[in-house]
Amino acid sequence: MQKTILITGATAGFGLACGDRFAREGWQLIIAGRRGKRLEKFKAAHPGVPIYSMVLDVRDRAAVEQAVSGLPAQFGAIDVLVNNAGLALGLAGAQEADLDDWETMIDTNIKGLLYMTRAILPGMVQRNQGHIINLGSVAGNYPYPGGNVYGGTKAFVKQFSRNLLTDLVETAIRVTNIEPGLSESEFSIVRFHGDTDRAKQVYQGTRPLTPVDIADIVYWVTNVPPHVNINTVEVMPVCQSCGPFLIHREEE
Ligand code: NDP
Ligand code: 8X3
Repeated sequence: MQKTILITGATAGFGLACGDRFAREGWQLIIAGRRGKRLEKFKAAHPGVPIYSMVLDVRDRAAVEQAVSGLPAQFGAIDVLVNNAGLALGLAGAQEADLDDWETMIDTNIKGLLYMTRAILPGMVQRNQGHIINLGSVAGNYPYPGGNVYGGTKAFVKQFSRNLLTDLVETAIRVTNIEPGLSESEFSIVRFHGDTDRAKQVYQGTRPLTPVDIADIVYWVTNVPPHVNINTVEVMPVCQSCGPFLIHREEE
């Protein structure tokens, strides 16, 4: 029987690449995102693949519940949920950052991920089968200037993923947190509110991770033997590493 994967944020970047990969591997897909035209384009580009699309804003709790409870029977038994929808907004210091940006990140990266998880998990538990894959970030592990709330949301994703594993220890359900570093997608364009020049500079002179790299990892973690759980995958491009602690020194 064909396996079913639900991918949030399937209209761009990692989610789109995951959709491509799992379609090629013979899975049936549920793809979600706010940009319906892109979902339709994806469907048109994958003739013969069973795809159910949901125009969905993960921040809308009622819409998430409705979308999941209204899934057609063919797509009802979800084997893998990829909680990928997410974003960073801004890179300003906490003293001047936009509070609306902070709320949007919290509503999407934390609350949206929770709404999706809470809607889908009971079915997985009932079937005693499933895998939840969350998109965390290195930003949840290491601080950087301006990473304030974005990093905070991804630290939440890390700890929530671990806590899910403890709640589900008596089940066969798996939970994985994937924590990428520098990766080129629409991420920085979104972060800088559509400033493509500034977004380009983020990747200038680097060889960043690509959405295909992340899709390969997502596919790999779903395909290890059923008794194996990949808890966390932290992944950076070779050109990236961690920095030293910052120390502010007073002038003598
Ligand atoms: P992109 O901007 O390329 O894609 C983000 C996706 O999230 C889009 O499909 C977008 O769809 C969707 N999305 C955003 N907000 C919502 C919402 N409210 N409801 C539904 N869907 C939403 O970014 P990436 O592919 O790079 O990022 C994917 C995930 O990976 C994010 O969680 C991000 O934080 C994380 N990540 C990214 C890294 C990077 O450097 N690129 C590194 C580490 C982690 P639409 O606009 O159509 O709704
Ligand atoms: C995305 C990676 O370093 O821009 O989560 O926060 S970073």
